[in-house]
Amino acid sequence: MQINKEILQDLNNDLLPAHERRFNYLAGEIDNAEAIILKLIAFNIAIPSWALGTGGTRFGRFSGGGEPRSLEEKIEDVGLIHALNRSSNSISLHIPWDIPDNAPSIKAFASQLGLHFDAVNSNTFQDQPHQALSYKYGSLHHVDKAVRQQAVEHNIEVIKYGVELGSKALSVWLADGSNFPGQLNFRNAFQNTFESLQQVYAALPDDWKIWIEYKPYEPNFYSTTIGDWGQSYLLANKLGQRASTLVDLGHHLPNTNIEQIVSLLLMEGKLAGFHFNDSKYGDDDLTVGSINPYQLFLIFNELVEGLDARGLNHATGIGWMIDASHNIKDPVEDLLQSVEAIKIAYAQALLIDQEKLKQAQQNNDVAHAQNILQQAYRTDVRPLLAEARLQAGGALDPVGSFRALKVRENLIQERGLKTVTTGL
Ligand code: PSV
Ligand code: MN
Ligand code: MN
Repeated sequence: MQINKEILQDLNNDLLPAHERRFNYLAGEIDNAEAIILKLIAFNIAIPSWALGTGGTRFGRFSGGGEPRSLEEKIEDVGLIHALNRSSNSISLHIPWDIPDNAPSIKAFASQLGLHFDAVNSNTFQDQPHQALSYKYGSLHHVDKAVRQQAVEHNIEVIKYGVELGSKALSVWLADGSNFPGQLNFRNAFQNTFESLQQVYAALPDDWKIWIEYKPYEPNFYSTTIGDWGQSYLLANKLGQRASTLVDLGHHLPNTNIEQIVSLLLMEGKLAGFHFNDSKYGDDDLTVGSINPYQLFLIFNELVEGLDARGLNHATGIGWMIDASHNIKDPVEDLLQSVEAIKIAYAQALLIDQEKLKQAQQNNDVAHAQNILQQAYRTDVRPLLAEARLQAGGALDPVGSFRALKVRENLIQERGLKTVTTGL
């Protein structure tokens, strides 16, 4: 299904008077409304192909119905999200969950919906049906060179698919680790990983990047070979300029100061980008901003200070992507909420008076520094986001419009109630 633009406009018209009241008030309170709106319009966040179906845990999965049954239908869903929020113009594929066998037609279909392909993700954390060797004891770090080679070749194959689709980055997350002390020699595992990644790096086209994700635990519970940003950064540094560290917000031990990690990676030119989500306990993959929106804001403060405030283009050069999973919500509604939360944090960070903050820091005026941050954080910037969506041709209220247009009901009619999507 596609969203009918006229009907969307009718829905917007009903909401317009209230929106204008709120927007005019806010625009009068701040002095950079127009500049923020332009930045918000330019800022897009990629949707992962694996997040369009209902997720699950090892205890069960409760499908909501009408979920995409093929790559084309996943692209169609991202098209729906983008039509509503005008902020999700790309999709990130996970291979082999999604195999773009006919890449030119997949690419053409996506571009009809205004979409392109973000980073491609490899998968050496599961065995696939016709695979010769098992990843039970890891992939790029494996003690057996033949397994490492198989994993290297898979990554190279993923790059080839990505090239056909117009992607520009390979995103690698390894489950490699150990479950019990003594199982693994840490240095050998790390060295094997490095050598395997060197082969993958050598296969990257000149205009490509490799993003290395880290995660402290799960599925392994004693050690993970790329367990934290230090290990990822070490590998990225050794590999070369086109390798950098990807920050998945859920991949930290509780209370880690993620914004500080972001600030230093950015300073070193090694911040690949983000997998946005939120968490209370571990890699919960909850809706962005649903648990700790202040942390998200503080991350965006670092990004704005490190990029926007230095005249760099915030919207390009860094990977902005959601990596969430929805066990009980409609995936499309959840993704709309996540994108909104990311852009709220960005808009709030753009309100920070960076000059005053620097002065306060220089004078060790701690209370004033905190006030400057919180003044921005406590501003309700939602009218700015709504205005940006309106100017870009989207919905004033994306989730409300999704419901009013009965999108899910239509998808269930088209695809059926019992649908299964590939992914976790
Ligand atoms: C691992 O937990 C991870 O965050 C990686 O990014 C994977 O590619 C993704 O989840 C798959 O769901
Ligand atoms: Mn991730
Ligand atoms: Mn994860």
